[in-house]
Amino acid sequence: MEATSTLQAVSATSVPAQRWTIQALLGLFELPFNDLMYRAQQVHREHHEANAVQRSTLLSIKTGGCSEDCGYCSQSAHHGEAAKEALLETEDVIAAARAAKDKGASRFCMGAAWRGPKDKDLDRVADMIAAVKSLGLETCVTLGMLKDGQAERLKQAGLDYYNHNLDTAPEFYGQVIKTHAQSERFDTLDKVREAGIKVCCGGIVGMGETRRQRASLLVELANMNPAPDSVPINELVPMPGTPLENAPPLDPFEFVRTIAVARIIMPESMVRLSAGRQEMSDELQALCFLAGANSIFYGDKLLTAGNPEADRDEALFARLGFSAI
Ligand code: SAM
Ligand code: DTB
Ligand code: SF4
Repeated sequence: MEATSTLQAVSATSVPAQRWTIQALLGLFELPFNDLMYRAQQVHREHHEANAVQRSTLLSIKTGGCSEDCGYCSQSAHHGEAAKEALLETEDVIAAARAAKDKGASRFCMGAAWRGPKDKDLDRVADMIAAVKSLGLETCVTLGMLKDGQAERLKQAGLDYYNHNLDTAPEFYGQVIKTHAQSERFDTLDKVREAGIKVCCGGIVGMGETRRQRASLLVELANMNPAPDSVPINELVPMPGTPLENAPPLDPFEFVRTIAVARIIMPESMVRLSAGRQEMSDELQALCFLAGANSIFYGDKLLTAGNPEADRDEALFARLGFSAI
């Protein structure tokens, strides 16, 4: 009954006038699977090409040794097993970006294991952004929390997107991360948006959160004004040595439902099927695309974890009749 009344109140094909509530999202989560897929497809087709998927390639430009204690992360100095490395040289980044472009990526995302960048590091990252952009790729970086003026510096360098995730529900955040508060993440997102950089913001599921907490994360994302341009939905990759290495796996259908709800409540956003794809069957990925995911990370590595080989993705796109954006 609850699901029906939610559907009457909220047309799946229109942008809601009201702010989303956890209750409304739970109504969507609880729909019979086919009804949820149908609604997600309706929204998807109204706002996006039905059979086109965008591809971003990731590169870790500064790996390991991070001061933060994020319970999922292999790069935390508190528990992570990823070896600490220095910031890459710009020429190595350019070579990786060129290879990504040759493989068919349209965006190149550079990630750094920092709480936030120092100004001297930012100058070097700015050079990388300018160089990658000059290859004709869209640029994205994820560098942690930004101080005043840093977002403007990145914008000047030609940055298109800044990735900064809320990661989980506000009420669960403190159980996963103790070295910073989620409110600090909102401050950085405001700086990014104000500097005129597109916002890429999502989270991780499968960390032992409840369905209500998954809904709560999605409510926070959808109620941003405006909603993020790009919404990565990561499935936890349980990394050895991290506090979450033994987190119980999420029911795959619950993951698909999470994608579908994200699509319905953020109609115009690109929804990225992000970490965790290597562990997914082609059939499960196809369900995620049906649920409204229209972007992936492309290339055999994420930051430290694996990702499907480009050839496997090419074959999957061919089998599904998808084109690359
Ligand atoms: N240090 C910066 C930060 O935290 O914003 C940028 C890099 S951090 C590794 C980028 C994102 O990767 C995190 O916000 C999180 O969503 C995702 N991530 C990290 N480890 C993960 C894992 N084991 N499984 C899934 N997603 C993960
Ligand atoms: C995002 O939301 N997922 C990417 C990207 N933004 C930076 C990172 C996934 C990391 C997966 C674990 C690893 O490679 O260490
Ligand atoms: Fe550091 Fe980012 Fe990993 Fe947290 S998620 S430990 S901030 S690299």
